[in-house]
Amino acid sequence: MGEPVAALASAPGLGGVALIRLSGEGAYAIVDRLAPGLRPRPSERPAGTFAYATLRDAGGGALDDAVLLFYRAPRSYTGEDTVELCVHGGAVVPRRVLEALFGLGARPAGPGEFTRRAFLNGRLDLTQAEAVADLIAAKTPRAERAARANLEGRLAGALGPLYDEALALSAEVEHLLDFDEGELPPDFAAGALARLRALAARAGEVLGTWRRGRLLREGALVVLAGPPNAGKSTLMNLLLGEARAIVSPEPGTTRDAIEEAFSLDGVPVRLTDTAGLREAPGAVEREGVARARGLIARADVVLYLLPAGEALPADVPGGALVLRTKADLAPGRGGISATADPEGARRAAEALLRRALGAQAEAPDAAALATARQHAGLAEARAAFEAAGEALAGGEAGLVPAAGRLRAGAEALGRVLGRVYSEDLLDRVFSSFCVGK
Ligand SMILES: Nc1nc2c(ncn2[C@@H]2O[C@H](COP(=O)(O)OP(=O)(O)OP(=O)(O)O)[C@@H](O)[C@H]2O)c(=O)[nH]1
Ligand SMILES: [Mg+2]
Repeated sequence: MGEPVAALASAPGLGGVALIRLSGEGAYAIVDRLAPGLRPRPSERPAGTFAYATLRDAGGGALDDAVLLFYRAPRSYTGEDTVELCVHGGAVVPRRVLEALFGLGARPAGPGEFTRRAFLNGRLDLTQAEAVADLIAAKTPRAERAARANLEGRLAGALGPLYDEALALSAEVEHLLDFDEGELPPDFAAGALARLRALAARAGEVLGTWRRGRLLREGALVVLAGPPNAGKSTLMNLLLGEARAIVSPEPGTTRDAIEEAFSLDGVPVRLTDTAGLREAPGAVEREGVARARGLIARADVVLYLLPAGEALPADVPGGALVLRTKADLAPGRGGISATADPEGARRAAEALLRRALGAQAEAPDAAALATARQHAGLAEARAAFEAAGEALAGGEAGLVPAAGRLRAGAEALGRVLGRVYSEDLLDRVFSSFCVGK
C-alpha cells in the first residue's frame, strides 16, 4: 500500500453530499482520530460496513456529521485500505474535512492517483484505467456505452491474446537464433511467418476501430461551410434548437467559428458554423475565412451549403456533402428550405449527417481504440510485425532483425495494455486525469 492520500472524489460545487476518498497505508488510523467518538473505532470495523459519525478537527471542534464507508485491501477501488467520507457538499465543509485529513498525515492525491494505484495493484489494466476517464467525460449515451465496454475489458480482451501470441512467437524466433548457420531446415520460418502475418492482420482490424472510438470520445467535428448568405447560421440554429448564431441578410455575418456540442442519436457532434467562403473585403472577415478553411481541413464531415439553383463553385472542399438551401426561392430545384419548412430542413440535414457518421457510430459496445496513445502503440506494433515478417521472409539472414522487430512489437502492445510500463508512461497517462479520480 502507498502512503495515505485523500481528495474530493465528487465534483466541486454546490451539492447535497460530497464524497472524499482516503486510501493507503494507515487510512484507518487517520479516521480513528478524525471521528474520535465513534465506537467501535473505524479500525475495528469490518470491511463492507458503514457508520454515521461526527468528524472533529484537531481542537475537538465539530467539522461535520458524515457517513463513513469502510473498504479493506485488496477489495477496494484502489486495492488498498480505503475509507470514503460522505460529507455535506458546498465550498466549505469538504475543504475543511480535507484539511483535517491532511493535518492527520494524509497527503493530497495527485491527478488520477486513485486510478493509478488501482492499476498498480492489478485492479485495472491501462486501457481500463483510460476508460474510467472516458466514462466520466462521456457527453452522450453512446460515448458512455463505448467507455463502459472498454472499462469492462472489451479492448483489453481483444489485445491481450495478441500480446500473448506476440510473446510466444517472439520466444520461438529467439529459439531459432540458437541454431548455427546452415543447421536450420529450409522451411524453418514458414510457421512463424504465417503466424506473424495473422498477428499483423489482427492488429490492423483493431486499428480499424480507431475512427469510431475517437468520434465517440471526442465527438465528430461537423463543419457547416459554403458561400456567404447560404443559410449556414440558420441551419446551425435549427439543428441546435436555439438562436445560437447571428442570422442576417447581410453576406459576411459570421466571422468567428461557432462550435456547439450536439447529440445526433447519441453520437456526440461538435457542430461548427463558419464564415462564408469568399475573397473577403475586410481583414476581420478574411481571418474568419482562413479559420473556416482550417476547420474544413480538420473536419470529420463538411456540410457544404449552397442555395438551390446556384452553380457549384470550383473550390468546394473535397469530400464535402453538398446540401442545397433556400429551396423556396428556386422551386423545383430540390434542397431544403429553412424558412418555408424548418422541420423538414432539420430532418433532411440530420439524415445526411446520420449517413455520414452512421458507420462510425455503430456498435458502441464493441471494443474500440479510445485514445491516441492506444492508437499509436498499436500502429507501432503492427508496423513492427510487418517488418519482422519481411525480415523473416528474407531467409536466415533476416532472423536477427526479425527477432528484434518482433520483440519491439510485443513491447508496444504490452505498453498499450500496461503489461509493460514505466513511471514516465504512467505519468503521461494519468496527467490528463482530474484530482479525485
Ligand atoms: N428565403 C429563404 N431565406 C433563408 C433561408 N435560410 C436562410 N435564409 C435567410 O438568408 C439570410 C442569410 O442566412 P444566414 O443563415 O445568416 O446565412 P450564412 O450562410 O450564415 O451567412 P454568412 O454568415 O454571411 O456566411 C438570412 O436573411 C436568412 O434569414 C431559406 O431557406 N429561405
Ligand atoms: Mg452565418
